[in-house]
Amino acid sequence: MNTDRRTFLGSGIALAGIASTIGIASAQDTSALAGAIHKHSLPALPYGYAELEPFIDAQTMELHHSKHHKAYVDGLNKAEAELAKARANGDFSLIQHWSKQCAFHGGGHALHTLFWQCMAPQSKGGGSLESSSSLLNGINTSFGTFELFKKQFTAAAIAVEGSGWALLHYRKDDDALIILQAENQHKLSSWNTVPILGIDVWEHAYYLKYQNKRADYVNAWWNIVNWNAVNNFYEQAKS
Ligand code: MN3
Repeated sequence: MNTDRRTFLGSGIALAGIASTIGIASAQDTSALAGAIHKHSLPALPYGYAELEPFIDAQTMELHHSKHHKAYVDGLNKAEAELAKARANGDFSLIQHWSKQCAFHGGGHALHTLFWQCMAPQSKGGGSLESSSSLLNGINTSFGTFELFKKQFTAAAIAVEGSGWALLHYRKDDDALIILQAENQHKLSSWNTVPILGIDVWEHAYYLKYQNKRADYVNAWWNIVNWNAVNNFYEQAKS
């Protein structure tokens, strides 16, 4: 089978997928569509819902993962399907709405996927940062000391206005680590940088256990940061 044939078959399968997603039945209609859609799915957690106790309670973890994160996955799939439908129909009257939905739900899906991986039970290494890690070296270079990094990151997390995130990003331009706040799932982003660590400070992430005491949640969260994973993200981003 030559490459052209494979490409043709591949896009045919993708178009059939779009057609079923957005409810277009006939083969003739699918020929009007442009572009394949990736169906996003909720990733499994690398630990049980109760394993981050006592720092994050099991009920919060279950709701956060199975309901909140799931809603972002569904929202992103829906928005991308609607944009495919708009391309097929040539009707872009709701382009602003669906573009915003893509940014919001896409941001939510990406950041939650990162968030789960950035945590681990203490029995599996949570809270321990190797003194020889390249990440610690990078943190010291960009922030002076680990303690100064931790103070800035904690302050950023506590001070996020409304719902959002504090994030550690790697910026390739100057080989630096920077701390950002994100409002909602996507606002205040910095371009051409890679997030390698993030804490969710939406109330759904902590309210059952910590109520309005966001600072207590942020301070407790340091005990379960999976520094091994963050170090891996850092090294991947640098390479
Ligand atoms: Mn959340």
